[in-house]
Amino acid sequence: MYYHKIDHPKNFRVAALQQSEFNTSVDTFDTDTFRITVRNPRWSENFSDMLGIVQATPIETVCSYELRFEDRSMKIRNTENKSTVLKGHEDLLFGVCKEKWLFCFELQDGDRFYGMGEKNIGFEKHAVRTKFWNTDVWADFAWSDIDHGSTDPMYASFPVLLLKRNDIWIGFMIPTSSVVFMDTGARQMIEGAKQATESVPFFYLGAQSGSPDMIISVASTAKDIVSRFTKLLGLPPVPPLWALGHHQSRWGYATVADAAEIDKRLLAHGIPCDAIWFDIDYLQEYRIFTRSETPSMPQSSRQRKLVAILDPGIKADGYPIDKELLENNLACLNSEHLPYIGFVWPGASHFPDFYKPEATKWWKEKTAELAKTGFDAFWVDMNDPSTGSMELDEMCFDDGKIKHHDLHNWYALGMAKATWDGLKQAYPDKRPFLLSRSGMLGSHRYGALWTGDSISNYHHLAKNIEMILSMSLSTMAFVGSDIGGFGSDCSDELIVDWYRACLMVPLMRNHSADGTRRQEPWAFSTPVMNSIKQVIRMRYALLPYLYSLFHNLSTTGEPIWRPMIYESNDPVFEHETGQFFIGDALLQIVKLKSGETKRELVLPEGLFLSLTDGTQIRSRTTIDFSKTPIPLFVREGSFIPIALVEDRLIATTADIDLSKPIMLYYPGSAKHAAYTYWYDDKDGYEKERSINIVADQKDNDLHIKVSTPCTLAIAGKIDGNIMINNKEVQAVKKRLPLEGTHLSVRWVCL
Ligand code: NBV
Repeated sequence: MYYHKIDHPKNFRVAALQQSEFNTSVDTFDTDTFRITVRNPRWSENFSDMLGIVQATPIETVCSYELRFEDRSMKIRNTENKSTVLKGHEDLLFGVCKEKWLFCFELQDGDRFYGMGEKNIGFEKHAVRTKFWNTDVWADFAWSDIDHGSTDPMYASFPVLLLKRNDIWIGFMIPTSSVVFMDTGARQMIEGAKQATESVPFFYLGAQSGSPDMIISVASTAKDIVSRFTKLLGLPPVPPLWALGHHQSRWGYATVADAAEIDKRLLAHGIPCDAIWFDIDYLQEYRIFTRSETPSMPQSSRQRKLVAILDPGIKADGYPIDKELLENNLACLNSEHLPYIGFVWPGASHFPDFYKPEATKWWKEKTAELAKTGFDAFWVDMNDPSTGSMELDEMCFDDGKIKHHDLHNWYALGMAKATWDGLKQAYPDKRPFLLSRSGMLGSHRYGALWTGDSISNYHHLAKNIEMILSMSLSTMAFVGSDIGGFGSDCSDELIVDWYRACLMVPLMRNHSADGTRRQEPWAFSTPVMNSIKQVIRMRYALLPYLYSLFHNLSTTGEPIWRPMIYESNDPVFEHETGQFFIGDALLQIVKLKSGETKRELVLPEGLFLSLTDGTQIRSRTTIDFSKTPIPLFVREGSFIPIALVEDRLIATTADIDLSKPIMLYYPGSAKHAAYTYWYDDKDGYEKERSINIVADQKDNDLHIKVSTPCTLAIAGKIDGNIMINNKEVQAVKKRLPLEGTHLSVRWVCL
């Protein structure tokens, strides 16, 4: 198998799904969400059933759309006006070729495509051809492609495709661990050909094995589809607050002394940071579940969390861990029933078979033991899985019974789950946090993913933003990139721009490769460090808002970062990634090119307030990055809970009081607004708490009802009185205490 080539639909035999041979069923889930499954002896397994990928159960529900098979094709149409929104290809709706299968649909002019998770092929994805095969990018691509950011596929597989057809959105999701392919009408030609045939009027998607299983959902916004798909796969847990703080990592940090040095520098420079990360250097000769030093840092003497890396490759030299793995028959075997060997950091390595419950239990216990030596969380790497120059085919699962390709994309999720369970065992009262490089549908239930080994250049910064936005549309919302870029040397300009762009990124971690220019904030000049510090302190002030968004994600499936097309169908936003929403209240525009000084901000409907200087804008405005280095805007009718960070030394999130936020309210021209701020004890399993707040504009007066007393900061113009819980209050004018902003507000302490 070539990991980036896909099949042509004409290589498939046309099969009529209605034939009894194909035992096809259509179930409904959430509103207007249909799942087509096909059972036939050709396929022995349904991978979703086998691995629990889809977690929801079908329901009877009233839908506005219906899915009908007609002759050899299929239609989705509006039940009321009978208009057809999706039509299967007339001659080839469904095709089979040995174990492979695909669905093919008619394409229409103006169709736009989104999602596809971690992909390097642009944000809007019409006319692309791609495969979903978890890949260790640096191991499998040429440096020129890596440097330019044109590698596909990458580390993680999220086969979610969102089609925007004028004002209708149609979502497709293939819940499988198998290799998926998609073609959104790419040109039919070989690379480099000067004269290509016309583009084809169809798009198709399918998988290489496993019984056919596809979910289709129709809605009027991308927002609805993303929520429905996330709920189908299971809602994600809320991470502990510390996981949303700023984190400092580097390939090279190895010892407690290294961590203590970083801790000292952070304190000296007043830079908040919640975690310090250890890369492979903390291991004894890269041997998993060993440490090169004892004793470890006592838990009580440190404020910051320590996170350590774990790779799946276990040195195949018979050291005690390797011995246990083999003696208990927990390793992946090849088709000759011998333990499979691939190359990872320790050289020739064995791999735990996470499909076997005994292996998962073993890994969980080892992880828990290691955690108790002083690690709060883990970072799982090389789990694509990466085997260096060794062919993957022979890495089989379940004692050699399951072929590699069927579970390749699942391997990382199996590892993440076992590690997650290890953390739960070690710290039963804490909520686990885990970061994984690879993943697939369902990975969002086990912590965060990062975009892997990026390069310190502007091209990668822009690509990483696109990827994070695409992953957010593909059920994986808890994502981040290595701030500053991983490979190559980061410039002064780039480090600041990367931090600024990632002010509110779900995972904020500065990480870089061994041998590159040091990338800690203090490795740059003082003005550069101060600009970075400003971003980090601003993030800590905005953490109540971000944390509440994670609570919301855990009940609605709504992502944190939201591209402009998430709620708006305005064609002006179809390719837009340089500005995006964080939740639905904050809009950020980011500088993505070296030397870029100005860019036009285009707004959706309504008034927006600049947090920088309090100007209120509608429609379009030019942003001057030299005057507004962090351009952030609040949507009218929004509340933003803010922590008081200004004039205080904040070392970690422990210094933030979530229960007493400053509630910024910007009414704009909104007559009514309501918001629920969710928070909790920052970690653990105590019940979550909330502050409910409602605002109404009556005549000229502003009436606010709030469930718990808190400080209110009202921005914008109010002509009449301010009534809080039916009592008139006197507000004082003051500057909003949020670094980097000069916003005058009416301040009311309740
Ligand atoms: O463990 C070393 C690196 C790590 O720093 C990086 O974040 C991972 O994506 N790791 C990959 C292995 C080697 C990369 C060349």
